[in-house]
Amino acid sequence: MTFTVDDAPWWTGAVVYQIYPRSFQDSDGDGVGDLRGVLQRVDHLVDLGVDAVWFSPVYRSPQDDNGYDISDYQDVDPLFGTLADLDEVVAALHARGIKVVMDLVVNHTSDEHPWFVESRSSTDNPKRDWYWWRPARPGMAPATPGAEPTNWASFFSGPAWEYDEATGEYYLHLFSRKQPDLNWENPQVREAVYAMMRWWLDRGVDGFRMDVINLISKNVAPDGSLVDGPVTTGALGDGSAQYMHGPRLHEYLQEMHREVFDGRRDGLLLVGETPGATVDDGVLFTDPQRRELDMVFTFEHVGLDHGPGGKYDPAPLDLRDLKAVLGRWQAGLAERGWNALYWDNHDQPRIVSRFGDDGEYRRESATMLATVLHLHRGTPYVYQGEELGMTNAHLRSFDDYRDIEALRYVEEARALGHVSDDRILTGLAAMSRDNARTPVQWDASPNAGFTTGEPWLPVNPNHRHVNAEAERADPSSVYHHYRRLIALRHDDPTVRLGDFTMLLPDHPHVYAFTRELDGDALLVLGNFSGDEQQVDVDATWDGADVVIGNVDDPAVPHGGRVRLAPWEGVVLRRVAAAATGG
Ligand code: TEU
Repeated sequence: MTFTVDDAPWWTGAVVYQIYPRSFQDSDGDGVGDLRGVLQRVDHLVDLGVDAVWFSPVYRSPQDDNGYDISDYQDVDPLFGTLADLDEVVAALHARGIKVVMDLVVNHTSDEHPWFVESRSSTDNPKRDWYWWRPARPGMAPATPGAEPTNWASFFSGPAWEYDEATGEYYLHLFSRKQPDLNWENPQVREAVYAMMRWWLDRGVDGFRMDVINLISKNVAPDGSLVDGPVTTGALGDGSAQYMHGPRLHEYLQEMHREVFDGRRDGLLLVGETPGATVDDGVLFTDPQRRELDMVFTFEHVGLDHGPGGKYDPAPLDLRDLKAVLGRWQAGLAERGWNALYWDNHDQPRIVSRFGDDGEYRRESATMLATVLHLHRGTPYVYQGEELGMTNAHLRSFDDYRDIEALRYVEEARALGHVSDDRILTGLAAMSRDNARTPVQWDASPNAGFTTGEPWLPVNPNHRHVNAEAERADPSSVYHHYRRLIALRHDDPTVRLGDFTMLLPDHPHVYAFTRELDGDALLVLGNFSGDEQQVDVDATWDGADVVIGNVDDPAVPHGGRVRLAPWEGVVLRRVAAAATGG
């Protein structure tokens, strides 16, 4: 076992809350959330009981990708406020015992960052090699289709290379053309990043969520050449084998650890976003002996409902696949490493609409999903609004969307003409990131208490009944269920550190597992369907104590059998043998 009750780091018993500042709380009526808005809602975070807040980017940015395109790492964008406002937010949260985790976006910068402005100014500029510049593919006229140095597709559709007329070369951008990739092969780049990170730690922040951190090492040959990936769409290919988990990735993370965190390690939280990471990668990243990261966000479970046409071709979830994936991560990191647990974030559609039922059973399915996730072994993350059971926005027209990933996908899909507009809209409504980015619903007033102005993205019309005020007033609400789950993780060592064992892996509708620590045992059951489900469990669970449930009369096993109500989630504690005269 990696950690014991005596030596387990603070974050093994913590719950982290993610704030997407654009959509959290607006304080100046411009329709965009900001830092002074966060100050208005500190009590909400304290009442919820969270231990840390991860802020999506608030740095200076042209907002091409809503802040994940940074033009100044050491300043706050006026849209969100000032550095002084951020200092005040950090001080206010610290005063209430809540840590602050900043978003670290260093795989790429904005193309308006001075580093890139210099780099693109001329081929012999000292910062030219701070980014990935390459000539057109040999034998191809620059700026013609297929002349890109490699056939890699961008995450945001289209080629991952942009031709720069002025200097006659292409630069690499795995995301938008306004997000050029930094060249981490260059030690000056790494030192500049480490200095910026030390600056933020000196300013009092408690850690970093590291954006696509497993993409920073590219598979470049000694002569500087990069190779194509297998062809996918038209002339484009999947270059991920050339830039995911590259040859020097772990070397860089260990160097970062030495240069930035050594000597100030305690009390920090380091979480990596690692699309494409396997369980084995997870162990390499999070094994404490390796001094890299504390935990990583896997993407394996949030790709299970992607159809053959990709993310925007949604397919029904097979619960057995979900259990297989999460079970593998639980088992794989049981001895070494630690899991980050999440359903929602600013890149994923709302889980209650995705894996639950956001209509008749919104409360039941939202609380069941929360119970199942929070009782896994790892650190749970709660995305703003998830604690209120907020749902997808069910947007209807192309004009409703703001997210660059969605807009670029629509452009490409329509150009290719393989999918009808209706199919595209259906895919977007189910999977677009904008579903997660509608303003937080604080009350039933016109703009849900988010802004006195025009919200940058429309408020979900269901805010009239789905909102924090209504949730706080209803003891059986999603909000109060999250408060209870968070308190349970704080108070219960078995929830925090108990061994995980998956049960009923082949059951199509019931998610079941146990957690055990020093003879204390918990059984967790979640019904992922709108029908009653009856399952067999070990007879030692007969008459078990209900620790937490989401229906009036929680299910308790009798005769080795238990009946779960639609979308029921329940946690049971086995009564010690002595008590049962066993
Ligand atoms: O996301 C990286 C990432 O993998 C996502 O783009 C993902 O592929 C997609 O959204 C899932 O559908 C990070 C940030 O979380 C995201 O908001 C940024 O757009 C991206 O990096 C670039 O910084």
